[in-house]
Amino acid sequence: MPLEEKIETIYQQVRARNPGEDEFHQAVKEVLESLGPVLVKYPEFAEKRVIELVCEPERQIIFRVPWQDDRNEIHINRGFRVEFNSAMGPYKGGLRFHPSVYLGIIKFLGFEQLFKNALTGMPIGGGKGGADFDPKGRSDGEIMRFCQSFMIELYRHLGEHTDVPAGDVGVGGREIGYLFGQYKRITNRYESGVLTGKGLGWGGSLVRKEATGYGAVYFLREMLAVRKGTLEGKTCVVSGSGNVAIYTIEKLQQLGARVVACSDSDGVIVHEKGIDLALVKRLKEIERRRIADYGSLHRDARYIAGGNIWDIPCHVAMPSATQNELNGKDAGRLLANGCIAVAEGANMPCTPEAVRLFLDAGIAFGPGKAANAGGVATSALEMQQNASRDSWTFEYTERRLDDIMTRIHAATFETAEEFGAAGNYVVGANIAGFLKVARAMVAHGLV
Ligand code: NDP
Ligand code: 2IT
Repeated sequence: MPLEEKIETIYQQVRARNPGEDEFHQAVKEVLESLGPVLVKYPEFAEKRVIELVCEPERQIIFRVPWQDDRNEIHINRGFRVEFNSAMGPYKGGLRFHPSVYLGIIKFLGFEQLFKNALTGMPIGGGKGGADFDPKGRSDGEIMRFCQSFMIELYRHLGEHTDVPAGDVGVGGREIGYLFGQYKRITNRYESGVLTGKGLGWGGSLVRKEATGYGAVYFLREMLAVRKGTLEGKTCVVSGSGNVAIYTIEKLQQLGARVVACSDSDGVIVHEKGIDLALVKRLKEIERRRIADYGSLHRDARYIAGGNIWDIPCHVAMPSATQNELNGKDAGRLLANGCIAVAEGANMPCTPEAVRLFLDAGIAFGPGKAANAGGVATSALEMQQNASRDSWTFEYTERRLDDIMTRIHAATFETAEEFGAAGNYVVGANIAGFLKVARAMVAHGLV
């Protein structure tokens, strides 16, 4: 069978075996489209059916999460953990609490994660989990009870050498605290390395909170350096106002860029003088309010309810909220407005059409797998500190993160060149990540 036909057949099988899971299909398609030249160079991977194997999660866990709210009303949510691939190390990846969560979202995230984790060069496999729970407007007590109910089922699948979750959308330091407390209580073990993103006083790592955003900006800095550019004086737009967005904005500002807009799912803030990050942190990290309130607190900022952040002209766009938040139309507008670089802080935020437009236009495009790998890489640094009962300084940990991102950039850049797609970091990241996982899988035999 000709190669292209073979890959298409594999893709159609994945679709048929995982009906209705659109996001998972999209993530698989994007990777498979890059793998043709790999099968030409390494026919062994086709003979051993490594692509089919890598598309099938090793284990998928779905469980009931019952809990009671503050008025004693009963709620029943659905929890997930997809343990995708352990060829490189224990399953590793975040937990997402958002009402949109279903198996297809967790699978797409787990699939992306396994290649991303391989790219970091750290010994971590790929997994992802979460629940269709909506934390918005919930009290602290409700969040705690939900986390405890979630963990009483999930704990049996976890372990520092087995599966190590962290945060993602809707899961930050507070939730990791409640999850860790419940795990410790059930197992009667102070097993620090079982979760990452922990608080600094009880096994967390400095820089983990900042790592995804900082890392994405380091990746962007490297892409611009190849083109003899810097961030100094560049106008930037960062979607979202959660963990990734906040620390993306922080590092962009530190490197001399001007960030003029951010958002949440209700609307967009435009502040031409530059986003006041201290205010965003207060509203989002402490008071858990909506970004609309930024508009009422800053007279020279503009709030656009239901607005589209990609309408705002910029040199650099960093989608940092959620999947498929930037479509072909948005990409066309960004390009028309003079955008020269896009780095994905979120997982799969650009639709396939948007990615194609960016690549065709020849601008610098950093796919999430590579650009947002700093978060999970620093999770692996946290595991390293836990294993050695050590804690490193901010400066040292940040240097390690910078070094990892610089190496991921170099590896994806060089791999793209080697496989005849110079400048295409999508191809570079997919092939470099796949090769590491595939080689380990072949070495382990048919398991
Ligand atoms: P947070 O929960 O801290 O923030 C998410 C932000 O995105 C919020 O501003 C939220 O707005 C917005 N958002 C989330 N879901 C949607 C949606 N369905 N529609 C519109 N807006 C939405 O999450 P993170 O910052 O941690 O995660 C953001 C992205 O980065 C995700 O794609 C995540 O998978 C990815 N990522 C996260 C890493 C990490 O270490 N945390 C590492 C690598 C990638 P609102 O409050 O209105 O919902
Ligand atoms: O998408 C991601 O890489 C994360 N949410 C972070 C995962 C982790 O284990 O730190």
